[in-house]
Amino acid sequence: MNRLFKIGAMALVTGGGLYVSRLKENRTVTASEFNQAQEPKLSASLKLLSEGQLDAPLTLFRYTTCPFCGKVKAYLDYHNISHTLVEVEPMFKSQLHDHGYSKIPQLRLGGAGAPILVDSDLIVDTLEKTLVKTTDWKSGAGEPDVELWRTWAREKLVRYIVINVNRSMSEAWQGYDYIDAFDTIPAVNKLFLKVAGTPVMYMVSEFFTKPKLRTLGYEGGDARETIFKEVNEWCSKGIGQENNFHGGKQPDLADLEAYGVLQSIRGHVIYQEMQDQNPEFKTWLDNMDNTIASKKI
Ligand SMILES: N[C@@H](CCC(=O)N[C@@H](CS)C(=O)NCC(=O)O)C(=O)O
Repeated sequence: MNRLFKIGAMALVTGGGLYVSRLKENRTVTASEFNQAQEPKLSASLKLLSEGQLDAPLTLFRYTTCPFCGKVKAYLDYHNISHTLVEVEPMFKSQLHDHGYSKIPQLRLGGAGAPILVDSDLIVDTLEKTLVKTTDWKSGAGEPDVELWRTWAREKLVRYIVINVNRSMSEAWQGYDYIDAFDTIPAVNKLFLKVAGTPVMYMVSEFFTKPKLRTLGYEGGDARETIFKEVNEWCSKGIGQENNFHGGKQPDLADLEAYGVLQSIRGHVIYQEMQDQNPEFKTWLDNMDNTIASKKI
C-alpha cells in the first residue's frame, strides 16, 4: 500500500512537472507573432474562407473545459460556420502540430498543412473582419460597453470560474466529475484531468489566479459568493432589465464571449447554482442556448 502510494505520488509530481514545463514552452512566441509568421498563406486562406472556397472545413483544436475555446466555439456556432472539433489531449497535445505554439484554442483554416490561427481574441477578431455575417448581427466590436464586458469575461469571469472549481482540493477532484458527461473527451484525458489536473489547477488557483484577481478587485472571501456577485452584475448592468441580451434583442460579442466562457463549466454544480440564485441569469442562458440552436441548419 505504502509502495503504491509512493508510486502514485511520484506519478503525480512527474505529471505535474511535465504539465508545468508544457505551460512554460508556450512563452517562446506570442500569438500575434505566430499568426503573422504564416503570411502570406494566412491572408490567402482567409480570402478563400470569406469566398466559401476553402478546400476543407475549419478545424477547432480545443479542450471542452477551456473557457477560451468556448468563446471561439460560441462564435462559430452562432454564425453557423462549419467546423470540425478536435479534442486535444492535455499532456502531450499530440493532436497539435509541432509548430512552436501550444496554447489552445487553435483554428486551422482548411485541411492538413493549412495555416492556423491562435488566440481566442485574435481568432474572433479575424473572423469578424473576414466573414460576411447575417444582417441582424451587430457585433458591437469597439464599442466601450461591449469591450468592457468582453474584457470582464476574459479577465474576471474566467478567473472566478477557476477559483470556484478549485475551491478546495477535494472539491476540485469531485468537481471534475462533471467532465464524465462530455462524450467529446476521451477517457484517458478525463483520467489525466482528474489525476494531474486537480492538484495542478488547485495550486494555480491559489498561487496565480487569486493574487491576479486581487489586482482586479477581488477582496477574498467565499469564492461562490464572489462569482454570484459578478454574474448578478452582468445581469443588472450588462444585460439590463428590459433586454434579452447585452446586444438587446440579439446577442452581440459581449453575450457570445460571456456565454462561451461559461460553457467550459456546463454541467458543473456551479453552473446550476449560478442559475438557481438568479432567475434572470438562467433566462439569459436559456435565451443564448435557444438562439444558438436556432442558427444551426
Ligand atoms: N490568451 C489565450 C489563452 C489561451 C489559454 O491560456 N489556453 C489554455 C487552456 S484553457 C492553454 O492552452 N494552456 C496551456 C496548456 O494547457 O498547456 C487565448 O485567449 O486563446
